[in-house]
Amino acid sequence: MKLVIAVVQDADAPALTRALGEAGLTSTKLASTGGFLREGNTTLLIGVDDAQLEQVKQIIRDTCRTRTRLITPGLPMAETPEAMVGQPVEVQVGGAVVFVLDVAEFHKL
Ligand code: 2BA
Repeated sequence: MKLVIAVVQDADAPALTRALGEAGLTSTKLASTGGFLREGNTTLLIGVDDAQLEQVKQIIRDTCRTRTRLITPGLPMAETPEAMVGQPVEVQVGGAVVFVLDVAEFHKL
């Protein structure tokens, strides 16, 4: 069994959870905050049999989009290094950051 941890943009989370549900996959949705942008994102925990892993990754690919964000350091990042202040920075966010962990045990107690 695998645990898939997927960090996705809030805008993509509804479509992703819907698609996972339609595929009969269970997920847990956590509200999270990115350390760089300091903005809300969504982290999904998805426990799956090994055989379902590729299906999960494909659903994530199909539902999560890459977006470009132009940020002005200092707004809203409070702790931006002074050297960066005033220089707009373009960052690409997503589609999804995915971690796959082996699950030692799975219980519903
Ligand atoms: P954030 O940390 O808010 O990062 C948002 C986007 O900013 C990142 O998109 C990346 O393109 C850019 N970025 C991050 N750190 C940077 C830096 N030091 N310099 C320049 N640009 C930087 P993604 O890579 O798609 O990541 C989206 C979100 O996934 C991240 O939000 C974070 O919440 C999570 N994430 C990404 N890598 C992670 C990791 N290794 N461990 C844990 N969470 C991670």
